[in-house]
Amino acid sequence: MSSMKLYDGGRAPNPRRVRIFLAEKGITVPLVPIDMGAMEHRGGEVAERNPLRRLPVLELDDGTVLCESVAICRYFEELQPEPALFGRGALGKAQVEMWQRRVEQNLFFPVSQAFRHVHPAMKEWEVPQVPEWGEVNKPKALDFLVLLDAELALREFAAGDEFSIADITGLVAIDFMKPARITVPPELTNVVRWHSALKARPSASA
Ligand SMILES: N[C@@H](CCC(=O)N[C@@H](CS)C(=O)NCC(=O)O)C(=O)O
Repeated sequence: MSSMKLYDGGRAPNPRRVRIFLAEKGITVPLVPIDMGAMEHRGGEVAERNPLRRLPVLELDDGTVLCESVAICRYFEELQPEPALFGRGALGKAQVEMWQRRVEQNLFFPVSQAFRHVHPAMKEWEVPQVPEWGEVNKPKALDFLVLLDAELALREFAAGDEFSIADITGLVAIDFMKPARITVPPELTNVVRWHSALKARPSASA
């Protein structure tokens, strides 16, 4: 019997990316829930497996450990190529890589920084917490949403006409804007349409 397991962080955005990816693939992996609020990830089973003490962490049958959300997703993409969530063909795969990185670096990252450096609940997580850094990241996220809105006027999804990991990163980043206290400007109608469509997919509740 398979003993693969995914150390999961509940509402935290990176573990959520992997759960959504698995739901889109129709793959079930037993989850090991970690209480991040109680800082369980800073010690015990997680720290033993990931020296960065971050989630998610995937452990394979033979004990091999994989960390980094996108690396974990890539592993499952290779095991089960359909539906393709990292693109198809040389150009399609490169376009998904391009938009996945753009959305991660220009939206997901600044939103995370805004949350971690400003929210009082993150004081013990982000040391030192630098509220000014958190604040300057809010307009960075909004600037990228303006750019993305223009792109989404031209196509259905972030990287093309097919749903991909770039959309998963985008959905999780936009949902994370709420606790980070950043509002999606309603005039960005293409972003609003895209986000609503992603949220309506069954995988969004994974
Ligand atoms: N680059 C990693 C980031 C993982 C990460 O930062 N996870 C957060 C939860 S969303 C975490 O475990 N934070 C714990 C901490 O900061 O102590 C990935 O893509 O998986």
